[in-house]
Amino acid sequence: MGKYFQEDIETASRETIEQWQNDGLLDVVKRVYENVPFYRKKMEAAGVTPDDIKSVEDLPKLPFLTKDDLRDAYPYDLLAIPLKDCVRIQSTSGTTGKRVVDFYTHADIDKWGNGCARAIAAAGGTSEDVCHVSYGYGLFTGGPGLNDGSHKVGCLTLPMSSGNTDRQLQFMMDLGSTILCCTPSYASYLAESIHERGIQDQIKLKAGIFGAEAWSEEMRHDIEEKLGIKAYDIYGLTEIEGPGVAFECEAQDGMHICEDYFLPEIVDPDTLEPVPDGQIGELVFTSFAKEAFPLIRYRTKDITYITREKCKCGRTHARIHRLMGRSDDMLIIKGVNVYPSQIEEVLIKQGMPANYQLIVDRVNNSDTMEVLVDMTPEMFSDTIGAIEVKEKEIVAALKSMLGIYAKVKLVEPKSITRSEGKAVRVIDKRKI
Ligand code: DLL
Repeated sequence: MGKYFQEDIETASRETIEQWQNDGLLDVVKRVYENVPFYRKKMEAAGVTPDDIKSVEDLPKLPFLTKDDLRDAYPYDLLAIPLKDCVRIQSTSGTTGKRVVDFYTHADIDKWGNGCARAIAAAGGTSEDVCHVSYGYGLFTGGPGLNDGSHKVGCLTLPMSSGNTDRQLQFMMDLGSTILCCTPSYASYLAESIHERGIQDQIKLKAGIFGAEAWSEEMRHDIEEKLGIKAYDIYGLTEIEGPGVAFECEAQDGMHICEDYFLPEIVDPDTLEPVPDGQIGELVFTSFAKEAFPLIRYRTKDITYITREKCKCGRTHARIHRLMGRSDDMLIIKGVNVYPSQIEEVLIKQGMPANYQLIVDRVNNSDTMEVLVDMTPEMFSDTIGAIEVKEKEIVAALKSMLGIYAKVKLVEPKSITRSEGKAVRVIDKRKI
């Protein structure tokens, strides 16, 4: 299972995991109540004190925390330890409003590295591997997180960061990269560039660790086929830590949450009541093992479901299913809920490249949706008639998946900007 498989932790019994989480919850509630006035006020407003929390069963008594709370508390008001004991800051990639920051002690960084190392090991990584990290480095957590994980596993680490595709491919060939870490949209772009240059035989990749944005099962198959690798999903968010909060194993059947650090819940996003395992809802985390910036019942807005059944790989930590997207990414078009990942699924099934853009507008009081898709170079040389036929096929497939009409336009290859990080798929003119 790879050198960094932490067997005693990752295959612990459910009773042991529950014990860690009970102890962790009691400890963190006490810590924040005593040290973080922001939390104490929130708990007092909810009429709850640490004495009311005796086990994980009491979790619903605690108030939720939202991104707005984090913005209100920016930058220092949620710190649970003196600033002098923190050694690192990371921040969200958000482009609007106040940024959200996360603080780390040495121990927090060590645990974060463990999560990423587990992810690399679960993808088959060992000290024999060359781990090519093309997530951005800097305030974004992707690069630093996978970098630490790669060191822990003992891989030769290539801190490429994002962008400069020519240089990425040159290093990939020269150094024989075997594991690629980047967003799925950038992996797709790299795969396309490798094919265009005809350099497939010089690429030694065997696995990819892709996350930071929603992607479909169809996109996974497409990347796996084009790069000749196994593609693994990895999940995380800055507020909780960064990548490695949850990761896929060889079974590729959901992402194992590092339950020795995080306590997950799934709640109904409308009623905020917990829902049973297997039911779709919003993912909520309590990061009880964090020293500097522990969060209690943080609403991620990410939509998924959870299973606690033992996985085929032997790991016992709960799994979250591939994310459908964020509740705030969900578009309501003509009253229908649409996730961009559903459009992606249809396009790939129709043999189209995964590079697309949705333009949503309101004309004469009615919502409209237009899907722009890059053509493949082969299609570009087709007759106009053949392109129109393909557009009609995609319109029909979207209608059958979503139940609404979307205009479809195939555009010249590469006219839609390729993403080197998180792809921007939606332009919602109703909000402009
Ligand atoms: O995206 C951390 C990360 C880096 C995860 C590298 C995986 C790999 P943020 O920029 O704070 O952090 O964005 C977090 O991205 O709430 C999800 O909505 C989305 N996201 C992250 N991973 C996945 C995934 C990083 N595997 C937000 N599938 C999260 C779908 C994902 N969405």
